[in-house]
This record gives sequence, C-alpha cells and structure tokens, in this order.
Amino acid sequence: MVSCQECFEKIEEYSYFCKNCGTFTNKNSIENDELKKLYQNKMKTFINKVQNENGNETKVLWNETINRYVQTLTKMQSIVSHPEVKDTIRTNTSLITNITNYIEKSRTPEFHIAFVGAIKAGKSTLINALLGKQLASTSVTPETAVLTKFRVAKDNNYVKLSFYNSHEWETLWKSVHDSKSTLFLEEYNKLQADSEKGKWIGQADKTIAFDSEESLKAEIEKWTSSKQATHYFVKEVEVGLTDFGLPEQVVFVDTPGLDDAVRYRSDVTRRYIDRANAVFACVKSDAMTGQELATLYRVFSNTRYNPEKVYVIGTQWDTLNRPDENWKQQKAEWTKYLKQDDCYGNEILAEKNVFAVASYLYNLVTNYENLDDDSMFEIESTALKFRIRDIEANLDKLKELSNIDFLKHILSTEIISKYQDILFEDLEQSYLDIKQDIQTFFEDVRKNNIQLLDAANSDIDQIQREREKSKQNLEEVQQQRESLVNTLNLVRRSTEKRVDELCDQIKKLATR
Ligand SMILES: Nc1nc2c(ncn2[C@@H]2O[C@H](COP(=O)(O)OP(=O)(O)OP(=O)(O)O)[C@@H](O)[C@H]2O)c(=O)[nH]1
Ligand SMILES: [Mg+2]
Repeated sequence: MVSCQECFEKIEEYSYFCKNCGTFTNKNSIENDELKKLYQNKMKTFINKVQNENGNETKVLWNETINRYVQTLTKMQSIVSHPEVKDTIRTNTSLITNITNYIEKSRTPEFHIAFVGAIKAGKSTLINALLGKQLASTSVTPETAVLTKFRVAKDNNYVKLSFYNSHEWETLWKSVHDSKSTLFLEEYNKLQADSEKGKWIGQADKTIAFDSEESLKAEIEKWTSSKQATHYFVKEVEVGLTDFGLPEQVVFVDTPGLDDAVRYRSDVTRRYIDRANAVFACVKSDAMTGQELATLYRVFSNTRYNPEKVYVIGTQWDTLNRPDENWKQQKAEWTKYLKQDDCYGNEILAEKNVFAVASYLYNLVTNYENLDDDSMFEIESTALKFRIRDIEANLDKLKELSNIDFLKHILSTEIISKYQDILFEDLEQSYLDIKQDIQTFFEDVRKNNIQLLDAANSDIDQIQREREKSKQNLEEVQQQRESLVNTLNLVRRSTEKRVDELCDQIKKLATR
C-alpha cells in the first residue's frame, strides 16, 4: 500500500486513481517494472473475464438481434460494475440496474398487458371478464393492493407469492413514515398487520397449487386485497391458470388504483407502468377527471409505447343513463384531448383505440344460471335500459352489448398476434436508450480521465520546468564558480607576481 499524494488516503500500489479523491496516482509507481507487471496482469484477467462472459448463459435464443444486444450488454455490465471502474469513477448505479434488468427481461421475455386506472374504475372486473372467471378481487371500496399477474400454467392452477425482503420492507416503511401516510398506519394498525410481519418478511418465493377455483380465489384475495393484513408483505402475486388460453409469455397485470389514498400502493402502479408492453387504461365511462387525464398523459409520455399500444377503455358503460347516447357524447369529449400530440397524435387512432365496455354485465350474463336474487335484479335493471325484458332470450344480445367480445377480438388481432414483434420493438428501444446512457457514461469517464491526465501531466511538466530551471541555475552557478576561480587565480597569480616583484625589489635594495 502507498498513500495518495493528494489526500494521503491508503491506496493499492497498482491503482490508477485514488478512490477517495480521484487523483491520478500511479504515474510514478507504474514506472516500476514489478508493479507494471502486476497491473498488466490485473487488466488481462479483467479483459478475459469480460470476453469469456459471452458464453451460453447469455443466450436468449428467441431472437438473434436481442441475443446480440444481451451479449453486448453483458460485457458492458462487467465493465461498468468492475470495482476498478465502479469505485473509482463512481459509476451511475441506475445504468447498472438498467443493464441488469434488460438482460433479465430478455432472458425471460414476458409480454405484459397492464390494466391501469383510478381506483374503482373496474380494472379487476374487466380482467375477470377476459379470464372468464371471477378470480381477481373486486369490491365497491378500494381493493387491489398488490400487482397481480395472470398467466398460463402448465400442470396446475397456482398462486406464486414474492415477499419483500427486510431491506425492501425497511425502505417501504421509511417512505411511509417520510410521507406521513397516516392512512396507511391507521389501516395497518386496524388490521393488526404487525403481528403477521415476522412470518412473511424475507421469506423465499412460495408457490401453492390449487385444485378448486374457490380455494384459488380465496388465496388470491388473501394476498391482494387491501382488507387483508397479509397483503402488506407481498411484492407481487402471480396466478397461473391452466386454461389461460394465451401464449406462455403473455401476462395480464392487475394493478392498484393510481389515485389510491395509500400513496405507496399507487406508487407501485406508477413505477410499473413503464414496464408494460401494452396498456389498457380504464376510465369510468361517465366522466374523465383531471387526475385520469394526467394518468393517461403519463402512459402516453412513456416513449417506449407507440400510442397504438395504448387502449383507453370506457368502463361501466352500462351505468350511463342512456348508454348509447351518453357514451357518444363522452367519447367526443375525450377525443378532444386524446387526439392531441401528447396522446394519440391523431383523431383516427383516438377513434379506433377508445371504446366502452360493460364487464360486470358480461360477467352476469356468462354466469346467468348461477345468479342470486340481487344479481338477477341488477341484470334486469340494466337490460331495461336497452329495452330488453326477456333476458334469457336475449343473453347473446346483452353479451354483445357488453363489448367484451370486441375487446377480446382486439386483444387477439392487434396485440397477441403481434406480441413477438411488439416485444422485439420494446427491447430494441430499451437497448437504444441504454446504449445512449452508456455512451454518455463513457464520455464522462473519458472527460474525467483527460482531466486527471492533464492534471498529472501538468505536474510532470512543472517538475520538468523546475528541473530545467535548476539545471540552468546549476550551470549558472558552475559558470559563476568557474569565473570566481578564474578571478581568484588571477588575483593569486597577480598577487604572487606582485609579491615576487616586491621580493625582487627588496633583494635589490638589500644588495645596494
Ligand atoms: N355496473 C357495473 N359495475 C361495474 C362494472 N365494472 C365494475 N363494476 C363495479 O365497480 C366496482 C369496482 O370494480 P373493481 O373491478 O373492483 O374496480 P378496480 O378498478 O379493480 O378497483 P381497485 O382495485 O380498488 O382499484 C365493483 O363493485 C364492480 O362490481 C361494469 O361494467 N358495470
Ligand atoms: Mg382491482
């Protein structure tokens, strides 16, 4: 170990920069052959490591281009997270995270269709309509509290739970305290959630298989409903369904409401929106509020989405007084905003990608034989709005009016059939974004190095100038010394001569 010349911090002898103050340190030590060898070996190992991390592990297989991107980013990951680079240049940690996420996402490509919107917009009810099962928890009060993914399962229906680890839990807890979220704490205390905490925080992922749909539904509710103490401790819940009926990569994601009064829950959705590959933004048909418009702007502003991958769904269409007429008026009003450049950018797309559905009506119709009295009353009063009295004879008509089959058609023709292409486009766009970040990062590193080298070189220059100066001084001194010696010699010689002369004169006088 040696000390930094600038801040005196202890540093490795072969280190180029002081980790404490960033000063270029080894300009002298690298002259030393032994250290130079040590440093070169270190670099060789590093380069080998980077080159070798190009093996099978990084293979993505499903697309050659993405394969190449992953290989390049794996090398970049090694470089930017190498201690020599990471600690000394203070690497941008979000760059490392983005690269890691990209590699992960490419290896296990999931095509996420997100259902987002305000609380009580009808997101979970819509998912249930598309699944053809009442699995996602719904309620008249805020309900979905956890990201819930629905996807295909191979053998059994299952629920997979991912719990917060203690570090994540502490971060969440701190953010709740920092934001003075009294509502969260009130709810948390009321549900006596703290007594459950020890059981779940830090648990490994847990997968539970189910035979019956009722027990599957109860388990989903246990972990996703805001009324259950257990929901606080899961990060996300994955539900596998053997009859999901869509390709294995396709995932429906139910999300907490974006205006949930418990801020950390709406933040989960806000952060998640950027991950989705297609979005169903659910807005109640009767009005689009400023908050909802702001949410839509956020969805559209994400550059990864082409606007055609965003569908604005007017939900609970059956609750309008005069569904047909009122929806026409609403849609005309919404289009004024949605055709603008911040959203669809044109009226044709806004016209095509905005439509209304009545998921609850669809769920009632498809479950008609098992309806209880209350539900029967609901379906009858809705049917009356369409002047339908004989429900049994008009089940198909009511189903058609719910528009869910139209949404399924859109899902299959515009999204699922193109999901590989969309996934590829998204990964390509993310790659370009990361590449830009890497370029900026290395540009910064280069500037940093140039500055350090300049500083180091200017030191050397100064030393050289001083050496030059002292050399000159020495020469001058030597010259002066020589001339002094000469003078002394002259003086001596002249003195000697004078003495000789004097002696001669004295001798002459003496002999007279
Ligand atoms: N009449 C009618 N009611 C609906 C419809 N869709 C949803 N609802 C009702 O609206 C309420 C809220 O529905 P949810 O599906 O729980 O809404 P959400 O958006 O998932 O709500 P959070 O999870 O709390 O954010 C429930 O009582 C549903 O029955 C619909 O199309 N028609
Ligand atoms: Mg919900």
